[in-house]
Amino acid sequence: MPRGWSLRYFPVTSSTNDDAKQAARDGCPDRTVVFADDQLAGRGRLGRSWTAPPRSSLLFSVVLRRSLPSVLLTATCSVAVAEAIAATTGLHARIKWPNDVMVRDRKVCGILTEALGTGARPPTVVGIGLNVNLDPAATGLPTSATSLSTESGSHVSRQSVFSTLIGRLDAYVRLADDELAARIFDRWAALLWRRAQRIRVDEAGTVVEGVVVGLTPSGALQIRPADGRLREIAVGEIVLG
Ligand code: BT5
Repeated sequence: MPRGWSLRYFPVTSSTNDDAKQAARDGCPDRTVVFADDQLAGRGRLGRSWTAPPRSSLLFSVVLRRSLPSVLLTATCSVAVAEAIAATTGLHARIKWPNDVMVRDRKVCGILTEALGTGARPPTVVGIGLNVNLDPAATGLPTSATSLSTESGSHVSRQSVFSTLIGRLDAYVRLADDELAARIFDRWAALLWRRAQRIRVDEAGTVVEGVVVGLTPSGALQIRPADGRLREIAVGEIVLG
């Protein structure tokens, strides 16, 4: 790990996000990483679950203590994931707003952010599940899932993706708040999945259709529906297909 980082490794655990939240409550330092080879109760967002065969993937959570909005810390991680995928495999990874990482039209990585408490530097736990060497069809994952080995056609070193990814994260979190925010918004916007293409977004049960334009400074998605008026979506989910 780079200087200033620490790693807690478990061959198997229930959820690295739960372990990292406990570590944060117990006062662990900024840049503590909890990594597991297997999770028995991996969590997605909104009560969904995250599954991966043992030792197939990167399953880890990062505790960050910054006075920055959690949306920015999440984006820092999705940008670092997309960049690490490109650097280690040459695949074009894109960020499906708000923060799934996609290769072509399938999800290779999901991120679950949980902010704990308030104060000057409250801990935020960002959990990353990145499919490295797995066959989604043989594993019972949805058809929307993919992995680095599936997309690249060969085995990918988890070690090399992990160290590249932590290296990218380290470079970003070393930046001062303003510079970090500016850099990440630029990279996030540049890496947006389906930029300039038509998408459908589920916004609290209503589906809105439009062309992806970019991001607002607070991280909302800007789309242009057929009526031509720019629309900002703060909370929603892009509908696949
Ligand atoms: C996410 O949720 O995408 C966030 C996933 C975060 C997982 C990491 S692993 C390390 C850390 N510890 C945890 O306990 N969690 C974090 P969401 O957008 O809700 O996606 C969940 C949905 O994706 C599920 O309902 C499945 O349909 C699908 N899914 C489950 N496992 C998958 C996988 N390995 N690859 C792709 N899709 C998957």
